[in-house]
Amino acid sequence: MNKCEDMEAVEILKPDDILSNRLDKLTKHFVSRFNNKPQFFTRVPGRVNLIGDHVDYCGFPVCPMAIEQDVLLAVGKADSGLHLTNLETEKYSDYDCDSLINCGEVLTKSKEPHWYKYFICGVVGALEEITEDKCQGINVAVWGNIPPASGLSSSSAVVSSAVLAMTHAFGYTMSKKDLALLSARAERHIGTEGGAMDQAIAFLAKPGAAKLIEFNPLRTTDVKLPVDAVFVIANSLAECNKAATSEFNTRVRECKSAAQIIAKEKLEKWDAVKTIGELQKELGTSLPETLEIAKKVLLEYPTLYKRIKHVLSEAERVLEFKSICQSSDDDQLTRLGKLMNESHESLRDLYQCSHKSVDLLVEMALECGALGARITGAGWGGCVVALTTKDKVESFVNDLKQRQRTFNGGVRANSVENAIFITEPRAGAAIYETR
Ligand code: ADP
Ligand code: NG1
Ligand code: MG
Repeated sequence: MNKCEDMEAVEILKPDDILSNRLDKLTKHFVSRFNNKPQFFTRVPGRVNLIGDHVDYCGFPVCPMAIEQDVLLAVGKADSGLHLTNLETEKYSDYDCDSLINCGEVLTKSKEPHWYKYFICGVVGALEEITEDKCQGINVAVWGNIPPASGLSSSSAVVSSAVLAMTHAFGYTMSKKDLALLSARAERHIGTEGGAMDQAIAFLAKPGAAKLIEFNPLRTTDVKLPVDAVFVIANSLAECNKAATSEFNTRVRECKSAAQIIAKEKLEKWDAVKTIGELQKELGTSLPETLEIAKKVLLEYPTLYKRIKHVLSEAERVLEFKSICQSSDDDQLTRLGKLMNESHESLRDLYQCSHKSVDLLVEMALECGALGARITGAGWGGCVVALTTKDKVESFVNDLKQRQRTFNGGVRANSVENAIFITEPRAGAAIYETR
């Protein structure tokens, strides 16, 4: 377990050449908007969840890894207020608020999840830690290349960046673990009642290994992926903003209801039980035993039974995924692929959070020879993660691109070109010095 590493502060680094090119472009944008130079940069990655979706907010472990795509910020102190600009000016318009302390008011004024509200969630979160008199103003230029609203956690990269920028700008050093927990709480201000997977991997990722992330308390363990395994992300190009629809929170509440109905039937102290994880702990049962109990108690609640069946079976798959990675069996990759397929079927049929374009992409990935493929992230659109091997990956990617071009006839050719890419475990968040 990486207890010590999780308590470290975010590293302050010098950018390498590739990053320097992007930071120069962002600096130019910052200077053109604010007429002075940024004082530091932050980089927060997106993530791909290899297995374990819709279980973090139920208290069960997940297995994601950070990806190459990220959100970069150029940050400078201002005399007062919050001043935001985004490099993609046509998509994300500038935002100004005179008072940093009061900018959170916009979160309750309307329900619409405008892009700058994700940043403001992070500001409000950071203000839980920063004393008011230390807090003047901040200028920020944002540039992200994580496909938005596609299950690769672009939202948490924005929120977590804001928390990191605020704390660093005002001289607060927090552990990666505390930054992750603070960012997870902060993101709930957007309206989604998620878990802490996205923010945890954003801060705690290390290159070279995926992570098993456990909650309450938050802790991470490296999951070394088999040397021959290659994970490919394929974007269905169907976007779904989770804060703009009610589906995500409906699922969170269904899980809570399922846990409470069972607790009421089986436990004396039932009203303390808020999650399926807490229910299992109080019952003192294994995952399959908990499912057996759920089957009997939830006879009159078929939808709630489907949801809890997904959660408990997905929680088992996460643990099995980790133990297969730790084994050296010959059929390691076949078994990992099978778990990924089962996960997709469960999310599609029991949790009902897939999308027809995503299901088609999973089918196409399997036809192109993937050992397994599943929807990743919250769903209702977004990306698929597929497992293949080093010797097959080139032809797999070419074949899948060809099929996507044929079936997604309506989408622009360049979107399809960028929609399928190889991924490997990358580093977590960092702060970069200006030169
Ligand atoms: P995801 O699955 O990517 O986390 P969400 O639905 O949770 O998707 O959040 C997507 C929202 O995050 C976008 O609609 C946008 O408001 C915000 N966002 C993502 N990327 C950027 C970016 N580069 N710049 C500004 N806002 C962004
Ligand atoms: P995405 O799809 O990245 O917004 C959401 C939640 C996660 C987790 C997954 C499903 C937030 C910030 N993110 O991720 O906590 O529940 O769905 O596994 O709520
Ligand atoms: Mg999100």
